[in-house]
Amino acid sequence: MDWNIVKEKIAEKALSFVPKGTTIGLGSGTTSSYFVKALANLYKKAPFPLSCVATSNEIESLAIALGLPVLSSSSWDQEVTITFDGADAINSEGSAIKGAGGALLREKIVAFHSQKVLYMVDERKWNRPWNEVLLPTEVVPFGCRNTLQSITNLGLSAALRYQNEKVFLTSDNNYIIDITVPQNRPIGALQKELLAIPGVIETGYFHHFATAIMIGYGNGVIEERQVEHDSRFHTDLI
Ligand code: A5P
Repeated sequence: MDWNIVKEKIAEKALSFVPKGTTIGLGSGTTSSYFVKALANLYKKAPFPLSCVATSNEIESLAIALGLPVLSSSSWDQEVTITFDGADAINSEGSAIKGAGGALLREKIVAFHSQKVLYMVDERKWNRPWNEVLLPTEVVPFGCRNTLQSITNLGLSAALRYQNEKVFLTSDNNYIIDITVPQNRPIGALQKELLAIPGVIETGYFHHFATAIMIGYGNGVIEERQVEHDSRFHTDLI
């Protein structure tokens, strides 16, 4: 199975949720890149009023290169109607782990300010146990070795992320610490413990962020699920 084809199909299908005349959020990662390409094709064929907020330098460059109208990060003050993004693991409550590509901070800011958030995933990520993926956590470079030590002091296995033998840098010039989520440890409580450490900026756990999920299966089926929330985001973490 070529999962890239599945991701591309989901992205194409997600285009039907793009509203006209509003600001939309562009997630990061491979699935989001397919979405940006599909959106740019649609926009090129028949331009319509649109502005986009990008969640990483990479997706911003791609969107601009393909001719999409992207707001600069400092001028962005519009409410986002809907954000389209991928995820590393997601469940039926609309909670997800994100950030394998390192874009979790901007992704979380944009999703938090979005009326709706659609996550596009292939079936491998659907109901995937949290301990099967790493929990990326963005930290300030200053004192990062001590921050890492404080994280491991919580009884966690964690490592500073490297890329090409250099410390990985996020779009905001921060570092990422990847954490293994222990099997029977509630992730909401874990996030709270992590956020209490000075130097930790944000974690890749997105509690109840999704309002809709599109799941692409290997057999070509794409399932759409709406997620109802009494309260979105962080209010009922534990
Ligand atoms: C970017 O840092 C991530 O949050 C991605 O959105 C997530 O890792 C999903 O990426 P893929 O679409 O590449 O699987």
